[in-house]
Amino acid sequence: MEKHIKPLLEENGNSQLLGVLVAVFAIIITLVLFALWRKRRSIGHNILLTGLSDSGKTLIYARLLCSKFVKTYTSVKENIGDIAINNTSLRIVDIPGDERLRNKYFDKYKSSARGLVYVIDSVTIQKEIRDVAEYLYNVLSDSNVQKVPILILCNKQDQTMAKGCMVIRTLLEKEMNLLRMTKTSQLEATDASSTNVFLGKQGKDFEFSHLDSHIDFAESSAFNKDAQTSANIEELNNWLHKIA
Ligand SMILES: Nc1nc2c(ncn2[C@@H]2O[C@H](COP(=O)(O)OP(=O)(O)O)[C@@H](O)[C@H]2O)c(=O)[nH]1
Ligand SMILES: [Mg+2]
Repeated sequence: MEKHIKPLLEENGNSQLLGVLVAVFAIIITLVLFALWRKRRSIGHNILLTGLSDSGKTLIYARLLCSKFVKTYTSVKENIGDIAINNTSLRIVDIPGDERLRNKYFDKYKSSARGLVYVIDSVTIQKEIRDVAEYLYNVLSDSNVQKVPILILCNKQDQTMAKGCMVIRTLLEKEMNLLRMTKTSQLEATDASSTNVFLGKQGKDFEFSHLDSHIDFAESSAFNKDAQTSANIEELNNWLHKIA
């Protein structure tokens, strides 16, 4: 009798041990998957607001966050706030436009970007086209944003002198084309092994539609002009819904 029961007990013990091991293994797998899922979620939920100083980034940021007018000041630090869109939490990061600071803050957030909004002052665009195009060129050349959806937001549309976004698109394409020529010739003259990316298609004039990232253009006015004409960031909101 004992002869029969002992192996049975042993077998029982073994299968219990096996059960415990399977359970522990399942828990570990779940924890690892959960950690990966959280990491993935946190990687791509930053929306970067960038562009030259005075284009209206901080006012747009304030509108997105609390829809109230706040007096803005020259930003020296990034502003960060969360909004919920389509049940997804998006973190809006308003990057200072100051030349000495913008690269530092851009570098800090670029790898976790879900989307990028490049804000333009549509009133001064013609005068500042060089600077606007140059900074945009640098942003678009960054390997971290090659696959990130981009919105070029032509702000200050409440002003009568503001250029429309299709005009701005054409102005920018022309200027980016010139910039690319200077950059490529500079590159050839200095360092042929440089890893700088060529924006657009070789042998063709620069066009935003040739880039890997999906680029949209939209208009906004972040300013409440008077009681009748209030701020309008609807196109920005629609774009955020699209990418959230
Ligand atoms: N008329 C008008 N003024 C704006 C608009 N957006 C921003 N501004 C003004 O432009 C100036 C710079 O705005 P700010 O948000 O500080 O720009 P930032 O430097 O890009 O953060 C401020 O005086 C704003 O009130 C807009 O849509 N229309
Ligand atoms: Mg600002």
